Amino acid sequence: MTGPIPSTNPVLPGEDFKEWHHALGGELTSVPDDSWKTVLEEKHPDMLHLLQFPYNGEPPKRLVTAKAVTSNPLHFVRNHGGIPIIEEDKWFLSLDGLVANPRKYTSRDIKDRSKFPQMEKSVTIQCSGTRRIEQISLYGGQQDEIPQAPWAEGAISTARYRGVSLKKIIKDCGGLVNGAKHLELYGAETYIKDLEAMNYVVSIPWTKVKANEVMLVWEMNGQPLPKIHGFPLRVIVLGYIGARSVKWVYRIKAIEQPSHGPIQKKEYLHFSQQVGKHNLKPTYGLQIQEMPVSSAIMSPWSKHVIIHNGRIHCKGWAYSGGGRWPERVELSSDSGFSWYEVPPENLSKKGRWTWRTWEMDHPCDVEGWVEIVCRCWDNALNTQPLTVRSAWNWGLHVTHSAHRISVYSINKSRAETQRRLNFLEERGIPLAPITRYEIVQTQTESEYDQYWREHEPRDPSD
Ligand SMILES: Nc1nc2c(c(=O)[nH]1)N[C@H]1C(S)=C(S)[C@@H](COP(=O)(O)O)O[C@H]1N2
Ligand SMILES: [Mo]
Repeated sequence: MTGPIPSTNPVLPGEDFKEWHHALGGELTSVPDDSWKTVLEEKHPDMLHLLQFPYNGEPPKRLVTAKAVTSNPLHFVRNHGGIPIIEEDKWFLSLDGLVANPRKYTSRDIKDRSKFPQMEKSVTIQCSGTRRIEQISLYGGQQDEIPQAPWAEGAISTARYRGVSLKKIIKDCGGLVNGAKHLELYGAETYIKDLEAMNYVVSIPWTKVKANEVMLVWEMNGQPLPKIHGFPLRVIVLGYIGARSVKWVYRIKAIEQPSHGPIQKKEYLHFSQQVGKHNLKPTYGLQIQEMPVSSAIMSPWSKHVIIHNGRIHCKGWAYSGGGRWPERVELSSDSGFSWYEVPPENLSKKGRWTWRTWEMDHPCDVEGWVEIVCRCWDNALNTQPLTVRSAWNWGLHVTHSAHRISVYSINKSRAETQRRLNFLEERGIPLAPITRYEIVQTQTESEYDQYWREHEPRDPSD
């Protein structure tokens, strides 16, 4: 946590998780190897593999916002365990708990249009760990965040899903009974937490289901759901953090209270700042559901040297949870004092459940290091805190402060700068590294003398 992030890919191997699976034995022995095999089969070769097992990966920066809809091989992946290999015709979904008529459904039942109307939606999934690396690199949190992956800006992706509304299935079971208010969702893989093995289990409130904002999906961007994204069926909770969108779902149980499973109860909690890890009682934490408005600059990158004509071309994304959407994106090149609006026509189409990608030629007159900052205003005029620290929290979730990058600006609309660039180019001298010492002659001796003849001396004479 306090050392540098390794530059390997996979960044972290996840040996402890592999060993726990090996130690449990039986079918679980081969899960870490199967998981990596599936990654190599289903994901883009350029994915940034943050954690090999459980697999966590995000697309490289240049590809995150290359398209407003992410292709399946480039969609980020956040796993807490292995990737269950499920045979669709042996699989079924159980609905039980506080429903009038508990039932089991095959995948054919769920896809039967005569039983359940189908819906298609474009949805952005954002992990609440997105941009965590900014919190880690400034102030590492509890050490056990290490296996939770040092996400950069790519733990957010957008896809078009086909499925059915969970509300219709609940109705088919005769509705909820005896004070049921939440639906507990069970994922099929083995998840190990504090040396206990269990399933991935979280819950969502019935009000969200009732609003038709929870889908059970089997198709992603017109393709069958990839194994790594939850084949044969996953939950998609519109506008909530990714953690609630359970993959490989095989059981849905109606319950009275939010799930007591450790992922609901002990993880994805937002704690106030000034309590140590040993004071973090789960009941002190807010269970994270809707993500606040956020944004990120995907191009250029921090530490890039940019030769430009007084405008730096910037690209990125903006997103707001809970059915809100980005209305305005702004950039600043003076650390956040003055802001320029991204022209509205340079934002991708708005949707209630999707991010907007954007690009802009951002005015930048000065040369040398500049800090470019990006922030978004959503349709409810929520905007982002300006510093990482102001929103820092235990668990390092929800990094939604204005995104800052430092770049080295070379403005060739300045005549001397252009002349120097020409000089270097004519002689085949590379500009990089900018830290190389270089003799620069900007005035002749006589120009210098001339100046002092015409101006007051450095020190007053009386
Ligand atoms: N069964 C199961 N479902 C899961 C997870 C998991 O580990 N197991 N991870 C969750 C988290 S934290 C996120 S951010 C999303 C990521 O979805 P993706 O891997 O399809 O991008 O899946 C969610 N659903
Ligand atoms: Mo997540």
